[in-house]
Amino acid sequence: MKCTVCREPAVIDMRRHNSNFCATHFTKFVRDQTVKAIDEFEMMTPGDKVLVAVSGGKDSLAVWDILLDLGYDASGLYIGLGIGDYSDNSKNYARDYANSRGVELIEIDIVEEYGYDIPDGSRAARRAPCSACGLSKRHLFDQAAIDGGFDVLVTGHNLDDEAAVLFGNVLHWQTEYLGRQHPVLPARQGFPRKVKPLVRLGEREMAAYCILSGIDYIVDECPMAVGNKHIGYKNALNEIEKNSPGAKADFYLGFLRKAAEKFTGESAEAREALGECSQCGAPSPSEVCAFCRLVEKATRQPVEISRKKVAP
Ligand code: Q46
Ligand code: ZN
Ligand code: ZN
Repeated sequence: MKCTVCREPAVIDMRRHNSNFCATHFTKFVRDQTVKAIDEFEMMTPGDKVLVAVSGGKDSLAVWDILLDLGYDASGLYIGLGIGDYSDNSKNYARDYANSRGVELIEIDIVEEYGYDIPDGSRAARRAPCSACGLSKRHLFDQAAIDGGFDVLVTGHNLDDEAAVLFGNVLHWQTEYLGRQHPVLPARQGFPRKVKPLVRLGEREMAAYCILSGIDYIVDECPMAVGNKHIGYKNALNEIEKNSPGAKADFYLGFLRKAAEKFTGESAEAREALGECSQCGAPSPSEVCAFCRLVEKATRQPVEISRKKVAP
């Protein structure tokens, strides 16, 4: 197998692009695809102050690495979710990467700062762990970006993630969510601009990028993800992709080109109804925002007591 560009031995085949690449040209391909997404969707410009939401996994470390290499002024934000060893390990990967590049990593620990962790807090609040976790992360990312004066918040969502979310939203015709499923959400009062520069790249490509670039990342999946619907959707799409290379990209990027705008009205209507949370000032459709309500429910029991009940 030879590199399509330079004819040297290739290290990866890209069936969807009918190409094979050596390490140098694969890294260039990943960078070019990221730049293409940034330009096509007008995500950001080189003068922007960028905050990257970093989990310690391959996607978020890779997007941070690519943006730094492209010359962006990009800090990282890590949120400690209190998910046992998984959180401890993932934090170390985020810190190690930040140290290796000599860049700023902002850390927020929800146990120390808000008095709950995701396993116990979600139980106390009677929410699924990923729902409590997603809500907490979204709120804290937004707040950190606004408080820190960042122009844009970057997440490492890749093509596989976005195609799986789209698949779930279409299966259940969640039209309001379809209206928001764009790789750029513009800034508005209380919300930073949010962008997903990896939407043209899949999971396998991001893992390969990290390995070839010498980036150590947490390989283990979050233990709370077991059995979650999102993983089922990803597996279903991977089955389709096996027989039709490019199907995933057509599905998601085709949606953005041909259908997404048909749903934007619904989410705009929902957004107009937002006021301000009386406790934290975040945009909220109700008097107290969902995050403040979650914290209140999640901390009803002292954290120390509830933690002892967590299964290992
Ligand atoms: S970290 Fe949180 Fe994910 Fe773990 S609890 Fe679910 S949402 S799976 S990206
Ligand atoms: Zn090459
Ligand atoms: Zn609030």
